[in-house]
Amino acid sequence: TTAPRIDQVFDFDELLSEEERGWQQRARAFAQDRILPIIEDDFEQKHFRKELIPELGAAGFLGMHLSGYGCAGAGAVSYGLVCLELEAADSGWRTFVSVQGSLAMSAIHKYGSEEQKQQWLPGMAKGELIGCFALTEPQGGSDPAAMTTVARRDGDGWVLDGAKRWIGLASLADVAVVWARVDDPAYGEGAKAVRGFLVPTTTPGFTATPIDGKLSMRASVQCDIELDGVRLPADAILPGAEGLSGPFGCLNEARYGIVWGAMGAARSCLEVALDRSITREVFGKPIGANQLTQAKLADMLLEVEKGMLLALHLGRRKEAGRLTPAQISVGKLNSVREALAIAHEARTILGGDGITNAFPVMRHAANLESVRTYEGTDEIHQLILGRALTGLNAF
Ligand code: TGC
Repeated sequence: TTAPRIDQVFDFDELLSEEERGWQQRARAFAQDRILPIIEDDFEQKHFRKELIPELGAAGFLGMHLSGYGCAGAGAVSYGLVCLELEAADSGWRTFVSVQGSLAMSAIHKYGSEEQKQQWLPGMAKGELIGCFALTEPQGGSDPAAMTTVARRDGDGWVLDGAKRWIGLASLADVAVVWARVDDPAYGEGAKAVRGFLVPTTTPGFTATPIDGKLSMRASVQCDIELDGVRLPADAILPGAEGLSGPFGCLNEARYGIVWGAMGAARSCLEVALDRSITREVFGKPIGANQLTQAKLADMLLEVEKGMLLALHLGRRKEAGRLTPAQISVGKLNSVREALAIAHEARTILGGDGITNAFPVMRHAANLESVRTYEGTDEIHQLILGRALTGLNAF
């Protein structure tokens, strides 16, 4: 393996605690033993291997940054390192852990009642129950304030109507965290606040349909959801979330995981390009002996190491409770942008073979197009940073 050659250049490990290195090694072993042997086939066949989910739970990776309720209570850096190792195998598996842990479990952990937490979190931590997070709607994901899904009072309970799109795992999920506008006099005449609801997916009127034709994230599932007169009891509402800060608080968690995860995909691309540069001969010498190839490898290494240091800095701030949304935007925008550039550059070193599934780079590049768009597009994060810099809102 070429990984040590990359790691040795910078000794990144020295910046980690023993516990953090332990999480990383376990995630790397899981990725190597359980995901890498099957991922090219699964990507080709559009197959999501649901049977691996309890194994992820047993390894402690689901909701691992949360405390209590069977969750591991690990630090933010440990969680980031697990995201990195899973995404080095495939973005789809890091996405699964993000949707389950950073979005669905975080929503329940942050905003749920004690009963809701007891009901869902232990099973979700074990991977016996699957959650999804239904925010984005068919008309677009960038402006959740424009959501049209509504929840209206029905006696003591609620009725939900609307539609959601691009919802990871919805067709496999046991519970959906659905965000909807609530028409309630408490918010003033005509005003509607966004609230979260826990919807068991067996509830009549809830339908999730996998989106077909994806050329990215083919080894994971994203769905359309229809909510057609979905009747829920009064206690289905998340009591602790009111307004868009509720779902945005969960997006912060998922975006943070991407800061690390995308660097895993980037590292994987650099590793195979480096390997190939030493074993492949052209013009009578390894292509890695050419100055142009070395310049490409050096530039890729630069961005991996810078991205890792940024991820670590953000992780330490998160552990100190001082990570701001704008700082997360710096990391999400940079990591995904640079990982995509690295995937494209790695492909050039692999030559024609680089377009085949003998190498993971086209799969990573295709996956990263999704990662670039979900959890805030490049443009959304540029505008968040533009606003932070100028104080002027350009949305
Ligand atoms: P604004 O309307 O002014 O604010 C609404 C409220 O939200 C608060 N807020 C935040 N709170 C915590 N963290 C953040 N990052 C927050 N950003 C905003 C804000 O303080 C306000 O609170 P309050 O109490 O005053 O009501 O909204 P804004 O102008 O701040 O935001 C605009 C913008 C464009 C940044 C925001 O709409 C945004 O981030 N848009 C992108 C949304 C996005 O990432 N969508 C993709 C979601 S991915 C997905 O749904 C799929 S999940 C993965 C899967 O299932 O596979």
